[in-house]
Amino acid sequence: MLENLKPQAADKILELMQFYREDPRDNKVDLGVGVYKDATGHTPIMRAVKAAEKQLWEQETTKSYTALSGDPAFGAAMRDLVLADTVPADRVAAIATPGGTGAIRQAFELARLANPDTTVWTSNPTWPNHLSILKFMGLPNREYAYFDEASCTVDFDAMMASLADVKAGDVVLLHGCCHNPTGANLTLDQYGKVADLIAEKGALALVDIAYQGFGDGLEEDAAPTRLLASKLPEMMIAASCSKNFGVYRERAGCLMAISERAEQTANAQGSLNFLNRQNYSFPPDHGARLVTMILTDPALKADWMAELEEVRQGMLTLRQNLADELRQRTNSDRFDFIAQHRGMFSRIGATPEEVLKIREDFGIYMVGDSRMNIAGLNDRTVPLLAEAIAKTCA
Ligand code: PLP
Ligand code: TYF
Repeated sequence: MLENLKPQAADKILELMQFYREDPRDNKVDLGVGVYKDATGHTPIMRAVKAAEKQLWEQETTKSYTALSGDPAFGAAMRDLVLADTVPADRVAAIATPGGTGAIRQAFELARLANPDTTVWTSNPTWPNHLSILKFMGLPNREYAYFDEASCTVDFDAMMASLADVKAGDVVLLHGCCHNPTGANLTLDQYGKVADLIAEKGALALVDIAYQGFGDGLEEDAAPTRLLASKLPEMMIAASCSKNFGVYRERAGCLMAISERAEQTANAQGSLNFLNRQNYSFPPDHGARLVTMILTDPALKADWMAELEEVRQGMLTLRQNLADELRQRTNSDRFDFIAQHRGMFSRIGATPEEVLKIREDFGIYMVGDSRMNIAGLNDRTVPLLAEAIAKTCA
């Protein structure tokens, strides 16, 4: 029977990691996969994570099962981190999931349970895994306009025009901050207008927040999600801890479902627990436990916030330096948007041919849609990239 299996298309981002590894040049630069790297190209374990792990090793007395939802303390800590006191805790159901991807998958499952006819709306472009999971699940998907290729900013009028077609019972997937792959984000005011439209249509918002703390700051990056939650009767939030806690391989994420009334929360929680049970029963605990320890211990939390802020500032400096270098080399403001974009990524509007030429001629690897991981740069490679872009993208 297994001979019937067909080859599956590779994930373009993960495929690029392989091409990079196989390139023998020692001056090669990896701006592919979205993993934070310091100036030496290393992805460090955050100080607070290491400290929490040490504490956990000393204090943990059992590895017995937790609960189908994961440890409720994790759900509460994530609710505080993402929502603060925007909505009463008794309206929020939460489960731990294997990473943010697990949360997204479970959000789609929950939407389908609630409305088998739902259509999920995604930004054009969006994180490719959104689309591949929807396709695999057989859930109808429609795209809303988002990115203006010419200016590398959000085309908000076009976005609102396409969302005019949203129907009651549809899901509208929004990136909470630091849009992947473009780096171009809505203003808070624009998020408010999108929330009003979703409310008017009777649709359900799903916020994917995978980079809280990487854009404008922990609170600032949560502001759009909080605004949506304050305006909408119901909402889902898929939060990832992979990047902002640097616990990628531990698979820590959280799905929250906000019900309109507190009486509905037990039912939403029961459905979320049910979905965990159907898919993997108990979710992974280790990463979620570290996150909970950090968020509930003032000293660990302060150290985590300080390190996250260093990471964020480092990426902002790289953005500004790259924009400055490009201004000088192209004698234009064409690439100024790089300093305005937020998060790990910028899509710079190069053609696939130009992306390939930059890879071949300069050994600089970015994703085929011209998305680059800003954290893959350092002071030495910023001028190299600027030179490559200026020479290749006329
Ligand atoms: N959503 C977006 C937009 C992402 O870029 C990522 C990145 O990996 C995720 C969700 C989920 O990440 P993970 O499953 O590694 O937590
Ligand atoms: O967009 C990225 O690069 C990250 C990491 O299948 C990632 O979100 C990429 C592809 C993938 C899983 C994670």
